[in-house]
Amino acid sequence: MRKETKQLFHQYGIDVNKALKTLKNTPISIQCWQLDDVQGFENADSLSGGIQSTGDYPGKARNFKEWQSDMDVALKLIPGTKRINVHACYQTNNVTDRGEAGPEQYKDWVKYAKERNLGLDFNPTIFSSPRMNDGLSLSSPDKATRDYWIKHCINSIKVSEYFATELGSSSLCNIWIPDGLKEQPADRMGPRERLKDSLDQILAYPYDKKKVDVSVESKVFGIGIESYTVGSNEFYIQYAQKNNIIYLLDMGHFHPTEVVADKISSWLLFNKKVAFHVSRPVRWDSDHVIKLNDDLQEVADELVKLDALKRARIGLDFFDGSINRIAAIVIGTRNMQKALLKALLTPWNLLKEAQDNQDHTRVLELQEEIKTLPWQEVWNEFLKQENVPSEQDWLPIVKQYEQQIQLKRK
Ligand code: RNT
Ligand code: ZN
Repeated sequence: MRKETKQLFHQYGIDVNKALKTLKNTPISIQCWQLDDVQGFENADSLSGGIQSTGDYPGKARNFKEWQSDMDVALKLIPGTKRINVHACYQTNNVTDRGEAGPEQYKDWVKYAKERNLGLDFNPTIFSSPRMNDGLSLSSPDKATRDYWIKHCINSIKVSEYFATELGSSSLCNIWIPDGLKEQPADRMGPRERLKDSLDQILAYPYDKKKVDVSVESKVFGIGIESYTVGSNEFYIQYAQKNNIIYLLDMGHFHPTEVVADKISSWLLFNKKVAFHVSRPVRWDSDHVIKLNDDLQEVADELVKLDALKRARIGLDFFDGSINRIAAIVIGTRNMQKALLKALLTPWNLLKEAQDNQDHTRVLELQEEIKTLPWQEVWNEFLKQENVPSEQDWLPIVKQYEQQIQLKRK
């Protein structure tokens, strides 16, 4: 990196080396489910439960062995600190009914993570299952259904505890359920009362709070449940706050014109931690690969200006089956990091000062001025320091692997 570049940022009060260090130490949790279109290793039927993966690009990973091979390619092309976000339907050892699966079923994940110095997060898989009752789980009127999924969630917390213990790195256990109704409900309260009661039973399990963070993920609607989502934004905000657990914002789970970044300060003003599924909705919750766009930038900006990177768990949630899936991971994860870097290279003090002085002209001008600063040079420096290929050089590596390995999978 040129000396002048550092000096230029310094004139704005920005320490480039500090920014690089912070970026390096900010973990990004990469979703295991991008590599196989949320299929999992249980030989389940097709994906169901209000989420959908589209595209049939050849070469997706069909088992853990192929998954590891593909992820290893991605990991080598991504700088910084990485975690893997595991879904319960990705059992690796003695695959059993999901309701029974516990730490034993995820031993090879720990082995994989240990060998590569990765942290692991976890999610109960409450979809694509015959145990869903008319699309309902924790809010079902059927007690046996609720009990099954309560047990699965408690077991999932146990898996997170196991991951944290084995890897010495605390683990997020995130609960998302697809429960809802296609048509206008006759009763909105009942399902929410049952969901609350189920969550209460799950949280009654005395997990080690130092090892595990539990989060709840809200949603506005899903395919087939267009009229009513039990676990709405309002439901989970209240629930998470009251029970001192984490609220998880998935960027695809709001009305298309809502600004997800705007929600962060309100939540963090009253709560210690926040979690994300960074995603890109296109007209709906489509889980497109994240681009370096304004929505992403604003989320990164909020976390940096609030000095909240240590209070946030950044996980990615996209699954695109229409392009090379390894490339999807590399593009998305690098974009998350680019957004963070740009945020780290922004003079928030100057901007805040101008706003407080009610100098709105200066705010607007400075917001646009900083867009012309050479952050790309700092990004290239980061790639160099992390010993990963440049922007121009990584895709040919994926293409070569695609030719040699992925396209041979028939
Ligand atoms: C679905 C939620 C959920 C899933 C993953 C696979 O709308 O976003 O987080 O995408 O659990
Ligand atoms: Zn999500």
